[in-house]
Amino acid sequence: MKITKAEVIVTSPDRNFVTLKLTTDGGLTGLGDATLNGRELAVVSYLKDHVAPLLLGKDAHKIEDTWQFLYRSAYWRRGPVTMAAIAAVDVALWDIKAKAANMPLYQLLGGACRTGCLAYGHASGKDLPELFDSVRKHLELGYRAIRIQTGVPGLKAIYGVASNVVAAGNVGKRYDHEPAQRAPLPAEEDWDTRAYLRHIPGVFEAVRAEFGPELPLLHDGHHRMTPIQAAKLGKSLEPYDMFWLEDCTPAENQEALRLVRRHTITPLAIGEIFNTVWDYQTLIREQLIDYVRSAVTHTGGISPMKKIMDYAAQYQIKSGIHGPTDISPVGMAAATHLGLAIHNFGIQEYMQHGAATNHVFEQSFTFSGGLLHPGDKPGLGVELNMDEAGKYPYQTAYLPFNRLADGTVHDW
Ligand code: CS2
Ligand code: MG
Repeated sequence: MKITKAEVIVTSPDRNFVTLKLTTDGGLTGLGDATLNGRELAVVSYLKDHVAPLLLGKDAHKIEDTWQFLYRSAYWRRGPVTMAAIAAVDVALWDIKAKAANMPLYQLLGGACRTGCLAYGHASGKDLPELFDSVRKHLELGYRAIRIQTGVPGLKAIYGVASNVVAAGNVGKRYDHEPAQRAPLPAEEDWDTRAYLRHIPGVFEAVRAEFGPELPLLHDGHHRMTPIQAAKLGKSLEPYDMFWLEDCTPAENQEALRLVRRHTITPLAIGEIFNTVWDYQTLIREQLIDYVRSAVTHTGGISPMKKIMDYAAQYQIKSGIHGPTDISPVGMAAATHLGLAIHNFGIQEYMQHGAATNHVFEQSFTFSGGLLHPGDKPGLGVELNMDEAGKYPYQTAYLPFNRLADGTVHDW
């Protein structure tokens, strides 16, 4: 079965998405998500200029060999652009192989280990009343686990709070929580870690008082704290029995998590900005985290993601795959097939795409009773409506960045 066509489709129904579509001589097609929020065009070029020409004529059944060829023949290793491009090829080939086998992809990965994948949604509010309304809305939508993000007194607009978008007057076509803003330049936001650390414990005390002790609650620190600040927050959240504290401190220095681990038993999730197993080596081997956050889309695809999760399983570490709106429905489907098939599944982030996106990407996965299921169509179960996709050309969009009160650039 030979690859005869490799198309890179950029479409922007509600935000920019990059999708690789492979076609074989027998007419089977496969899709792979290559979306890298704010750097989409870099991956488009990597795919168009340096990957697609190398794929033509290759045996579509040779997933591992193709992966190793793309990873090693590039000479330059790792990085989000390279690994998003390789991921798109890997996932598209798995899509094709599962279609050729007339099976949903999770069956090829070993079959289902559970009835569905527990999903979590994003509740947020600039203040407690707005946050509580958002939690109630997500409970009504059927979520059984919820991420909590709020405004911080004294800060104008911070990550993950829907009302920021309205407040910033950028209502537009984007989603409440879509952090990338359609504009020629990145938007500047403000940050104050001490104000944040003073504020957050009270938020979770109030949420527990309002919604009880059982609801799994998650929170995203979004890389903004030093290790000792992360330790302080983890410890202060212990009374509220968190499901996890995410990205509590930048983890390029994996050893930094040793300090955090010494001070708190709050479960830790890290890795949405990682792109290979090497980024996790110490974190997993020393059990410095509890959940692996990578997205299939950013980590080289299903093949390496399963290897990472098999490595993590040796240390009782589970998956918590990244699933914001900047992971396309193709990437979400790949994550859900993998999540259904691995034993050490933890939880799946699921922010839900908008109507325009769901018209471009025709999906078969379902969300019911708080659980995601990829469906039983052969392959990934996602098809790209090329006519719909053509209606939404790329629009420049960037993730915001932070500056502290004194003007210092800070992790966003
Ligand atoms: C966030 C993301 O979903 C999350 O956990 O960290 O919304 C992240 O900000 C975006 O994916 C960045 O593109
Ligand atoms: Mg995050």
